[in-house]
Amino acid sequence: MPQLLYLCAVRAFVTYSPWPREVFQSINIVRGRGSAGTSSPNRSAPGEEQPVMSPQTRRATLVGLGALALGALGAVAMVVAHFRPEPGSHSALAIGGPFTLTASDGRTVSDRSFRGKWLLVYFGYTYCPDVCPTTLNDIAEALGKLGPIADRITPLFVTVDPERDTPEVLARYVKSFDPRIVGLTGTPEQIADVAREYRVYFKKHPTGKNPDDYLVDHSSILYVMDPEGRYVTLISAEQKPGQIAARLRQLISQSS
Ligand SMILES: [Cu+2]
Repeated sequence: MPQLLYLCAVRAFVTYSPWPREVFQSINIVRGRGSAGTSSPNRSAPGEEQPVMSPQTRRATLVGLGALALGALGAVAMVVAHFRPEPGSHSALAIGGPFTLTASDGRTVSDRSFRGKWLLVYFGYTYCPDVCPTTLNDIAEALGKLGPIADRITPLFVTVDPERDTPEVLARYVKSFDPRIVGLTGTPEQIADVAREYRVYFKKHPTGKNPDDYLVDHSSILYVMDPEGRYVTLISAEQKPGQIAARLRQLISQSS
């Protein structure tokens, strides 16, 4: 059980973190080995039954484990401090960048097509069973709460499933939430490029025998870009519509 909780925590951390996927590669390797069920000396978690040992050995083991845990924490802190993107900074690790994609109305668009508007960028796919519809619904509600300020915002829904999400499929889908949401698709390469720029993780995983039987795991984060196309901040997709609206209103009023 503790191991399962740990995996969930790691998964949530990786999913909602703005830092590059590469940072977590070591964690994922651990995760893969753990879930494969192979035995390794590091597997037994605290609380699990341990072979009987003398008090001295036990104390030494505890001290050793404590030191290891401290070391690991230090390493994580260093990595995090190094990779945390400074808001408004334009380092090589900044979020976002140029893209060319196809909008749900069939037009070819680029990041420049949206200059002058605040962008609320979300990556997902129309076959998503739960997270995407919930988030798009929240975005639609947030726009409603913003009233006229919503005119200054363009929500973008970028598919991570370009094979099934054609412009037509996307158009029907986004319209069902709010006609102001713009669906974006492209070639698998174009999607991979834009996902990399936004540090979005996505991975197909099969659910059946047919080629169409698959789901796509993906990060679920709202990215706010300013009217010049610069990354401003992230909003957790877990936020309620009222919180999303309040954050956007605050950001927009601060800037003008
Ligand atoms: Cu989804």
